[in-house]
Amino acid sequence: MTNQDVVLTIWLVGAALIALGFLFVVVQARRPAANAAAQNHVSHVLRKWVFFALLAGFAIGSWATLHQFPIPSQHGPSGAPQTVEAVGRMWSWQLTPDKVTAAREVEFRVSSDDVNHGFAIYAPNGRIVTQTQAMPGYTNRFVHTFDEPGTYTVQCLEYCGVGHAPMTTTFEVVAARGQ
Ligand SMILES: [Cu+2]
Repeated sequence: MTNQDVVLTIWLVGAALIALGFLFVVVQARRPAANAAAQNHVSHVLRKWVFFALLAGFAIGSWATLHQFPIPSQHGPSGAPQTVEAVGRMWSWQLTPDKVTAAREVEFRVSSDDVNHGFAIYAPNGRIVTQTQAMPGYTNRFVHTFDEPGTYTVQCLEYCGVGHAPMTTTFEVVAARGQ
């Protein structure tokens, strides 16, 4: 399951819960006023439990989906055996080096010489692999392991002027020796 699928599932479940909430309010509003006090008590208790259930659901869902993201600490060495310096500027990318080995961790250090850019890596099949912001005066780091060798494409995902759309470059992921 890709991150996109996880987010879609969370969104669908969340939307369904909100729709159920609306339905609950509509049904409640149609009820006659008889036994209003008793009903109010029931609906008050129900509302309280629905609120805490939603709160617990979102808290557990957030933890379960976010804690495992491969976000390395921005301080100290990551321990990745390969490092790529990626610098964006209007309107090109500079990757040093532009060749890495598959099946071994790569630490990307991403920054910008001018304005904010979006640093996104696309696999040879056109699917987005990972991305981060390229910001002036700051280095964003992330670690990724490429499973498949091939020619990967970098595309800017943050609109940065007339040269934004063709702001791309490529780099090679080569098979590790013995593979
Ligand atoms: Cu751009």
